[in-house]
Amino acid sequence: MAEVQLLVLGSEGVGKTVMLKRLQTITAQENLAQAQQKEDLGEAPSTIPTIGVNLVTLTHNRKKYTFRELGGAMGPVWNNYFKDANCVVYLIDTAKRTQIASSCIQLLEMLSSKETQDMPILLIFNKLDSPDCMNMSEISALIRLPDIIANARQDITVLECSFRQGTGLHEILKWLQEKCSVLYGVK
Ligand SMILES: Nc1nc2c(ncn2[C@@H]2O[C@H](COP(=O)(O)OP(=O)(O)OP(=O)(O)O)[C@@H](O)[C@H]2O)c(=O)[nH]1
Ligand SMILES: [Mg+2]
Repeated sequence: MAEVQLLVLGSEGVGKTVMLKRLQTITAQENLAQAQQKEDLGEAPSTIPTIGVNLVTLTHNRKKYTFRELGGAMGPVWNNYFKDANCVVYLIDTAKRTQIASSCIQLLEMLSSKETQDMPILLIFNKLDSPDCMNMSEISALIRLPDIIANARQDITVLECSFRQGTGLHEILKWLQEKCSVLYGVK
């Protein structure tokens, strides 16, 4: 395998495209040997809803990662893409309280699929800058996050992010390095 294939899933408008644009910016800076921890990312890049699939390739520490974002509207066909993936990045919007339950059901469906059983999973709670967001202890209790993690076979890493502010991006790169880069040569 020449590169790691990641699926990026989550409901419409959760911030998948913004995350990928932010990651492209910081990895491009790294690869140009500019300030590694440069946090001044400026305004969030503008996006339009993703129709179909958005493919983004990044290089981090000389390893190549291909992210396949499926627009939120493709929820019913996500499972068709599991077989070609090595890892899943799953986003939940903490500012859309009414969507959290359905996002949790889709998460559980993804975790129970036969094809994802051996994949590292990155579970991202985004928009924690939003004045309407639910805080992590509320969400954790609502969806029983500790039970989800304890009962899943997958290795799940949880991150709290705001892609508008640019927080959590270095932790994503760390996860790529620690959990995904080891998949080179495995499949
Ligand atoms: N407040 C806040 N808004 C955000 C954050 N991340 C993304 N957004 C906004 O959410 C909206 C949708 O972002 P996208 O990245 O297009 O969402 P998406 O998940 O790609 O959506 P689809 O492609 O339609 O599935 C945009 O207006 C973003 O600026 C965040 O951390 N905080
Ligand atoms: Mg999108």
